[in-house]
Amino acid sequence: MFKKVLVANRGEIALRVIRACRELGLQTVAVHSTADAESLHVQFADEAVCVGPPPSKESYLNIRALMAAAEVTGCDAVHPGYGFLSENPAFAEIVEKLGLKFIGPRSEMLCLMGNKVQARNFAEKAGLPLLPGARGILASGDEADGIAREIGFPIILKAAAGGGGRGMKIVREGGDVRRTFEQASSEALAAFGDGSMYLERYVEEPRHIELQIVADEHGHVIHLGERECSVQRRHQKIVEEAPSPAVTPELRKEMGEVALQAMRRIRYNNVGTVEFLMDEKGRYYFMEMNTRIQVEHPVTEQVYGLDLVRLQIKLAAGDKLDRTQESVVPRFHAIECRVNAEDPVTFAPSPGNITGLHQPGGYGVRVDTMAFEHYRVQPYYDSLVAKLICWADKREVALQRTRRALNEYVVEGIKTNIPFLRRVIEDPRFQEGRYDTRIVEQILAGRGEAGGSRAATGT
Ligand code: MV4
Repeated sequence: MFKKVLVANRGEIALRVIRACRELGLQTVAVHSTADAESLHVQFADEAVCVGPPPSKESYLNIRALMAAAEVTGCDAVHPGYGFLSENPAFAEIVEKLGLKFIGPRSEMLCLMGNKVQARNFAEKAGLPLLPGARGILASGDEADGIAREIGFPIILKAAAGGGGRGMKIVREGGDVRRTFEQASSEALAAFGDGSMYLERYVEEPRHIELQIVADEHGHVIHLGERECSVQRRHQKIVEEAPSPAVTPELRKEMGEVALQAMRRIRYNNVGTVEFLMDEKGRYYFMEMNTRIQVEHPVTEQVYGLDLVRLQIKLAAGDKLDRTQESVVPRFHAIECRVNAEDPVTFAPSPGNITGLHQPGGYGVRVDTMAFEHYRVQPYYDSLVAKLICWADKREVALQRTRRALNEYVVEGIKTNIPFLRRVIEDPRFQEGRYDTRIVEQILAGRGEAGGSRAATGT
């Protein structure tokens, strides 16, 4: 096992990692920007090193400063959290080369899954279901147009270097595939330094469903079921739940088996997520793979009763997975609400001083947060201030508990999206589990549900 872990992140996930390390008896080193000097992750770690000024590029993304911090404090492992450098193969490689352990998959996994065309090709070979589309990178607008005509409209053009919704363009019947390809490709080149594009059939009303993978370094892999992440706005997830209301035990078993077969084939190690789109008929298609611990990992933890960050660290240290697929059972239903420092109507960021704070608690309630009274939400980073996770033995009770907990929440001094989270939880489509990735738009438009005026105007 490691002795000292560099936590290369900030906010709630840095705290989450530090807590897991503490329970394992590991020393921790926090890194922080000058803006985060008073943060809880700095206070809770055994040591802390300032790695630069507020902008992420100069601090949390500053590989030299991070590695220097690891060196001077004598760390033997690095936990990247999510975001920042967590899926950067160059960072993982440098960590490995300096003889430290990167707590995550091998850098080659980050490389493979970071390129969405390579990931798609791998998925095809490994037997994961794919939407009809291009076999590889599109050589020209002409080629894109030809493939689009073969598979039929609508189609979606995606950047190989994109992911998470970045660098995508939809083309419908009668649209100009050539022109859209040229546009998308030059935008991708500007944004990612790589203009490579691929295309596939576009699914109109998909659900976003992702499967949690846990793998050791000895070839043993299990899955911990799915998370439903369809409640999102502009590719930012807002509410996640597990299990998905759209996944039966039979479907879970099937999706799990195909995903595990693929993970074994590449000898995937550590935790990861296989992302699927599900269409209205319940057919599912591989989209991409995330090679990090995710923001929404707590819903899986509460459903399966496993500490994923603890597992992540132990697996990186070479421990064998001590669970079989048969021994992991979904026992609860969990719902996560992301509490963001933002205007609940315009979604504009709302940084500033939290002058008053009461966080919910009680039976079946967990709050993962870096916030405290008088904490200053910084304008430089993402607006996530807390994750509220509520669970119960039945979905209906988890919903009631989430509603109760949201009503207990008081955050003063900044605006938060809590009023919007209440609207999601009150929405009949959400309550019935009959929703897809359009649900936020539908709620904002105030359409399509009985008693809609209450949900649309409330709070
Ligand atoms: C799609 C899609 C429909 N058809 N691909 C978005 C995140 C990235 N991982 C994949 N994404 C999508 N890929 C095909 N072939 C729909 C999404 C998608 C989405 C697209 C537009 C607006 C919101 C969305 C939310 C989730 C997924």
